[in-house]
Amino acid sequence: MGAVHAVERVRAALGRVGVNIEIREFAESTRTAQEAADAVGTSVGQIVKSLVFVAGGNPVLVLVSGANRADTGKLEALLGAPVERADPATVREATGFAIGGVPPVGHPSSLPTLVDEDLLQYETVYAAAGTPNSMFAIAPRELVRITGGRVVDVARRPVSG
Ligand code: 5CA
Repeated sequence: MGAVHAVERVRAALGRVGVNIEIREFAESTRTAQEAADAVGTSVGQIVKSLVFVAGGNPVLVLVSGANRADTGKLEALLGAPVERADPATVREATGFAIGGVPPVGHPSSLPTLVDEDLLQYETVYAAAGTPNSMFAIAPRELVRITGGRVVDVARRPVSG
């Protein structure tokens, strides 16, 4: 499956939920959150990482601020099952996209989705659009709406004191 096709699948999925926004394609890599932030010209916190975990055998999508790491213990408490990070083949199977370009929508079937509450502090956040050099901008509330996501505390917090 080519890169153009991947971006077009995301564009179509966004259109189906009434989001007709511009997908930006970059000459440089947006494979990691930091690279994406540099390309877009935003803070890493405003980048949406679309991470796949497997909870009790079922794939779950966790949309995490680029500034944060997902806390597996919190995910287990929220989902009520043992949680592990999906391997690359499972990511591809569950989402239809390869790691580095996984978008929050446009998957073969919709995944249960959790959204890092830290994303909601921003006016605009930026998510991958299917390839490791494409991104789109969206208001975090819209992201929650189009994914049917549940806004939760998923970030691993540094131990204080
Ligand atoms: N395009 C960027 C910014 S949106 C992006 O996709 N970032 S990401 O964080 O959503 O995707 C990279 C993530 O894939 C990493 O944070 C990591 O959680 C996951 N990942 C990278 N390599 C592996 C691997 N070998 N196995 C499982 N997960 C991996």
